[in-house]
Amino acid sequence: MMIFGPITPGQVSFFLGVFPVISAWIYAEYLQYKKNSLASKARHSDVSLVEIGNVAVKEEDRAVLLEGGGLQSGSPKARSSTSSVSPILKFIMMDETFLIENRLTLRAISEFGVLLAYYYICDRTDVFASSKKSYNRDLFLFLYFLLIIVSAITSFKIHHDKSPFSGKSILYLNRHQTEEWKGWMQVLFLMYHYFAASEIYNAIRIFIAAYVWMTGFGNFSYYYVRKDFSLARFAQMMWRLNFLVFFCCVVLNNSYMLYYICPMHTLFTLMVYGALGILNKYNEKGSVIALKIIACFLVVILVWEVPGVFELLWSPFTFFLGYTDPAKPNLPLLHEWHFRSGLDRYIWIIGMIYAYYHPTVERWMEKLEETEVKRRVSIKIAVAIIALMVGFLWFEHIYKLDKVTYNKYHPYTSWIPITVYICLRNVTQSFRSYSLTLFAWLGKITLETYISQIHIWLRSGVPDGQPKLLLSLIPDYPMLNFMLTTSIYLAISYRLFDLTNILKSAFVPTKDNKRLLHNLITGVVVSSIVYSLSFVFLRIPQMLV
Ligand SMILES: *[C@@H]1O[C@H](CO)[C@@H](O)[C@H](O)[C@H]1NC(C)=O
Ligand SMILES: CC(=O)N[C@H]1CO[C@H](CO)[C@@H](O)[C@@H]1O
Repeated sequence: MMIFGPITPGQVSFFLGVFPVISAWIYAEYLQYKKNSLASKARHSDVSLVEIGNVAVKEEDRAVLLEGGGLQSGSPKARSSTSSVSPILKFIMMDETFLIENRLTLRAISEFGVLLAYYYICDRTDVFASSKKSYNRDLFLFLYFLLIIVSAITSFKIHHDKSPFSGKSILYLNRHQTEEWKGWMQVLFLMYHYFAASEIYNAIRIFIAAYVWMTGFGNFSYYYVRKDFSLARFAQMMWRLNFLVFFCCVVLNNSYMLYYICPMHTLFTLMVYGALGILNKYNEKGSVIALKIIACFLVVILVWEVPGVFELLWSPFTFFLGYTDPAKPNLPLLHEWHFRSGLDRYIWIIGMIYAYYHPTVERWMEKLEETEVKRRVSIKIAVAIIALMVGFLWFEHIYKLDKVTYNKYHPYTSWIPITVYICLRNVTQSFRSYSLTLFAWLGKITLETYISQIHIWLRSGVPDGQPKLLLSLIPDYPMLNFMLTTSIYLAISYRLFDLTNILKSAFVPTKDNKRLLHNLITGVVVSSIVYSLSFVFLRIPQMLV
């Protein structure tokens, strides 16, 4: 096996952290097995009792998970239990009841470690081959439409949810719809990378803008309605957005900016959180919200439109926002961050505005739905025609521009196609209630599919490299290979989505700030120790030579 590039301290620390956890997990499984077999022997292998016992064990497992039975581990945080001995000590001393109690968390960490090792093997070693990308418009569209047809046949669903504002009719822009929307876009986005379909570059820009729009929309609605600005909620949000990407950076020795979607969403989520969180007592007043939104625009104009301010503001953060593409080593470190964050600088504010007017529009729609048929139909047709016209004009005059010119206009025009889509998607009552659950399912795991694609579907080969190649498990059979890598890739992405949530509930308690802080500190301490140890380990081969 050949490894591309030297081993880094980060990688050694990850190994040092995960290895003991995997051993502890195997030991915990063994303890559990012993306990079960003892229990069943005691019952003289009474079948029905054994079954009851097993069910009880499962319930126990679940309870441990729910109540957040976290612990130790290499880098993640530990939980402070009610007893005087800290969990990290119990872990080191291999306390048997502790191991059994936290078996499922140990299992989740082990699985996570193994999946990341798979990332490494696929991307940075020559165990599997790689192949070149090739684009064929016919094949590209064939695959996309095939997926639409399949999901229409197998997963078409009509929802009967009630609106939270009025209890009537179906929500416009309900959760199914936004998730399905993400799915539509994500599939094209991923296929764009897989087949290097550079001719749809501008469309991809729109999709990313739409995700950022949803960040503004979803987070505004959430914080405006729930008013939950707690530390725990904040930590959970950060965990969800950055847990996987953090470990990918460590294990694959990449910059955070390689996965630019993550810093970008983190930034805009923080902006929405800040906008609503500051002086949140006054959020009920329309004028305060208006002022806040104007303030958001002013901040964005100041930072992104006034020359020099961007560099001044972000240069202290270059250590984690800087990025150099090995293929283009001459660009400034902050160039990528400027470019990516600049493209969608306004659209999250638009999302906030739409979220603010959401209840009003919803009421207005309900009223419209109650008016007589002729009026209703003519209004709907008018709306549809206007939307189509605007969409067409945008397509002719903006979308068709070449990539570089288009990017200049993008920040100011991306709201047009987004608005057109929202109007059309919701033009009739029944249309709004349909969704394709297959796409909604894909929409749920967008973050994981986004991160995983670079390593286990495509291939970057070197630290910080853009994924220019394809992973090839079945050389010389491109379509079969596509099928196999895609299945593995989607399955792993889905598992990572689950694991992120399982570990989140284990390490980020909902209502216990003291424990949260304790976990954070333990996490930092453990990672520093492991990180220092890794330097010692890296020296050993040199000393032997
Ligand atoms: C806030 O935005 C982030 C980033 O897009 C998203 O993952 C998260 O689900 C949003 N939160 C809510 C409550 O919609
Ligand atoms: C813009 C638009 O056409 N919206 C429609 C969304 O669906 C409702 C149904 O309740 C219609 O009344 C609206 O006209």
